[in-house]
Amino acid sequence: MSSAVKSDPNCIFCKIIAGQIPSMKLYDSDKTYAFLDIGPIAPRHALVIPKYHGAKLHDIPDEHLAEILPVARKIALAAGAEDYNILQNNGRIAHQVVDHVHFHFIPKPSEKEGLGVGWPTT
Ligand code: IU
Repeated sequence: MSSAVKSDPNCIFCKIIAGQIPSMKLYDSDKTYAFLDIGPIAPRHALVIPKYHGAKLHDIPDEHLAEILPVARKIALAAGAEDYNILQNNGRIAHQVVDHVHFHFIPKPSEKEGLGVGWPTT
């Protein structure tokens, strides 16, 4: 049985999904939304999120996660990124700030672009 999308009226990412807060949309389907990060640590830093609200990965039903990596791959191809990180934080100690599951797509600058801003753990 498929589970319906769950939304939290107090969640900032649910408000972005609902269009109540503007975002630079990259992808939108019945289960998945992607947009440019408002505080990018590299050019084209994007977030891919399930529309189903849940704070941590284990809160999200499998079917609401199924599109996440395919969408991240589409975004990587569209961005022309050769080198990039896909990462997802769970909990404060793991540096999660927004309590709605999100996957970061963080392209690494090419040699031509220079070192730019890097991800702190790499
Ligand atoms: P984190 O994994 O929870 O640490 O990352 C949260 C990300 O959400 C961070 O990169 C923010 O810049 C980003 N973000 C956003 O894109 N739009 C918002 O309105 C808010 C946070 I609040």
